[in-house]
Amino acid sequence: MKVLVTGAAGFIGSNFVIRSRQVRPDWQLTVLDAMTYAANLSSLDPVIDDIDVVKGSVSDPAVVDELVAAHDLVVHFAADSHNDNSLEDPWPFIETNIVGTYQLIQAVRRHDKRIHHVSTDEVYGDLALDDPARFTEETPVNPSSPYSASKASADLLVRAWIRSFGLQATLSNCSNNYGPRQHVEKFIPRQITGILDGVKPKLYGEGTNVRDWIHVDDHNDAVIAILEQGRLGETYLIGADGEMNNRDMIALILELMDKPADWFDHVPDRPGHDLRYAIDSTKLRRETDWQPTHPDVRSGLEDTIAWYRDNQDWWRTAKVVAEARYERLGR
Ligand code: NAD
Ligand code: TDX
Repeated sequence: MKVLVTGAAGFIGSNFVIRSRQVRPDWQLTVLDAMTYAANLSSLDPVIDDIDVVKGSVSDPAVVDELVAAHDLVVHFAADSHNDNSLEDPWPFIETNIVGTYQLIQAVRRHDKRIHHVSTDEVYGDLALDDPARFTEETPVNPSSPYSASKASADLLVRAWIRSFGLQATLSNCSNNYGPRQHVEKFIPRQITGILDGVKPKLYGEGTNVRDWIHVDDHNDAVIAILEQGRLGETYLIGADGEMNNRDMIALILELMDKPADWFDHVPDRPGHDLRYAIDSTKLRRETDWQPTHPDVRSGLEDTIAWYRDNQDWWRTAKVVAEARYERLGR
């Protein structure tokens, strides 16, 4: 099977390609990535001789048409992905996440191929801290930020193309990922790399916001399970019961890195900051044989800390740029 993977020089896509080479060595993989600030081509070093890499944008119809025509399946990770950046400049989020997805589904439809659209739990908005409910596939979309609104828009396009044009597609909405090769602008790598440099973690507001953490390999195994066992036209929520508030996450990172529990700074909160995400993944577990293999966030985090300690060349340049941006935002 010939698989086109968009956005695979980024965090989740690069881990998907590495994982796929291990568990599905017969797949022929092509990466399409615009190589934005969020990309790091060296993430693909372990598999670079076994894959094709094309530099180009998902919002470029000519590039997309030619590549889609030459493959059986598209796994669509490409996105502008950071909420804080979307609050500063929403346009790249509209162009890549909405227009890019439109170009892909038009090409998939034209050439009668299949696509899996990778999305986020953020499209559902947020939950109260004391709400016993979790997000399900039936939860109405209610996004808060330009990033999550652009992802919700893309999801709705894919769903409409399924219904109106019979697009061969599946969708997944996953909770917060952690693991190796995540950009240092994101919460967990920002704190780990800061501590390695002797800088205190930065907690937005009071830090009571809850995220539902899942290891990136568990996310990608779920995507593979949906590709092979999911039903066309369906949406699947992916989560591994990893709810934790940001304050507790910082405390755990500090403990694992031998720092005192109070060694962090409060910084101004993110505007519109979603309070809590929580995923009910019953449908995925009922319809496929997927199970998380890294259910213990503590041990997953230990491995992640070791990865950032051992791969400083991978993140040092991006760290300088990301922290200059945070300094401008006062965070
Ligand atoms: P990332 O920012 O690390 O990587 C995104 C990649 O997409 C980068 O390599 C970038 O160069 C590429 N890209 C950006 N614009 C492009 C364009 N126009 N054309 C082609 N490539 C382009 O993001 P990530 O965290 O790996 O997220 C991947 C996907 O998973 C996104 O769709 C995101 O919404 C979704 N998701 C992420 C999380 C999470 O916790 N990180 C959770 C759920 C879903
Ligand atoms: O320095 C920080 N301090 C802090 O307290 C940063 C960078 C973040 N935070 C908080 C904000 C969030 O409550 O930590 C939490 C996680 O922040 P991010 O890593 O920016 O993730 P989030 O906004 O939850 O979105 C992530 O998960 C869903 C990904 O970036 C999205 O791409 C994905 O869709």
